[in-house]
Amino acid sequence: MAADPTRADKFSFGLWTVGWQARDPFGDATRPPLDPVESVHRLSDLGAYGVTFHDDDVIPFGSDDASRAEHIARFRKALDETGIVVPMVTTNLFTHPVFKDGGFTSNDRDVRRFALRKVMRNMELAAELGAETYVMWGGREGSEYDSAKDVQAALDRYRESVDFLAQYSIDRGFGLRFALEPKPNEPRGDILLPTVGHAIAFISSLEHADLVGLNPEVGHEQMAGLNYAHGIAQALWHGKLFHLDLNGQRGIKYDQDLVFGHGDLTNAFSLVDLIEHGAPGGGPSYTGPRHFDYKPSRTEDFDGVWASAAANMRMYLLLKERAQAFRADPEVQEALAASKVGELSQPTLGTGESYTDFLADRASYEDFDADAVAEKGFGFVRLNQLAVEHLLGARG
Ligand code: ASC
Ligand code: MN
Ligand code: MN
Ligand code: MN
Repeated sequence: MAADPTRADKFSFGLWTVGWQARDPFGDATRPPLDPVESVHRLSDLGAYGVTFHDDDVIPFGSDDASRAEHIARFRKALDETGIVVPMVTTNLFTHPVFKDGGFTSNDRDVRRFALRKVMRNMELAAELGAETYVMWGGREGSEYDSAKDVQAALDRYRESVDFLAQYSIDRGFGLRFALEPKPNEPRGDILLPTVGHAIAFISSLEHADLVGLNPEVGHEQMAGLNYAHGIAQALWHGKLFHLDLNGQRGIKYDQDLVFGHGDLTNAFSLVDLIEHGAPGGGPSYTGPRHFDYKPSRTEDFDGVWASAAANMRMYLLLKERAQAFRADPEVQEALAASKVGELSQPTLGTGESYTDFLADRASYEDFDADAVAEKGFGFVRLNQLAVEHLLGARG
């Protein structure tokens, strides 16, 4: 059975996850507020190595300088007492009503300037706490009504903001890298940069594109009907997987933020396999935090909150163990070879092969027997059955 989590596993949690009071559009909170200091201690006891936060998770919105300093001091003390680190920090540009039309892309210029100041203030704290990644989830950057938002102007403002903040980090020596977090909708009807692909295209237009990558969340891609493991693979391929948000989602519906693995379990298996073992052909891999951005369901009391936090880590470790068994199984290796999974890493053209050489190769066209090749199956179903059997613990 999978071992208990240790710091070496690099599990981290947003303070807003366990701290969620479970307010939803139809009902009041079902849990009282949680002191971030308690969360740090409890998560540490459970085996996490890091916590992450929005500015407002640690310092209530509107705190004056003196109380801000007190909140930070209490939080720092908890970090010192536990050895918990802060790998990532982010800004809340969505809860206060002032952000009802967004932060960086609000139609109201004064709101946009306030949003930038709020981020700059928190970036400084992030750097002081040793964070490496600064996440930007633009949950309110979007619209309900097409006539009410000039999308191209909004993208200009988004770019202006990210470029400005990247320059600020460079000039102040914060050493931060920025990670944009796509989401297709909710809380807005449509959110800008809705998927991994949209965000990658946006990043290529930035002045400091090298400092900006992605923080893809499992459920957010799945809300768009997309394959999260594929999205992660493409983000890695672009060198843009700066961070990730693990959780669970069951199909195209509201953002469920379930425990990791409590949604599409087979995709979670493929994801853990990719993160832990890398691509079969040896593409870029991910070494950053295994960060959970989930919400303990509204039905749970505090015992349920801590049980659900532990469940995220346990699901990851169980899937890691299952993926290791999958990789080690000789029958799987044989099935992978039969399915030619490794052959895809072989370049289609020979080294230095010119158009002339290629056109002269009769085997690739004139003598190629398409009908004969088409007769043979790839055996992908057998391979997937082996994967699912390993996932179920039915083999080795
Ligand atoms: C984040 C992030 C999200 C949102 C959401 C807030 O920072 O990654 O997905 O905020 O968790 O509830
Ligand atoms: Mn989510
Ligand atoms: Mn998230
Ligand atoms: Mn979320």
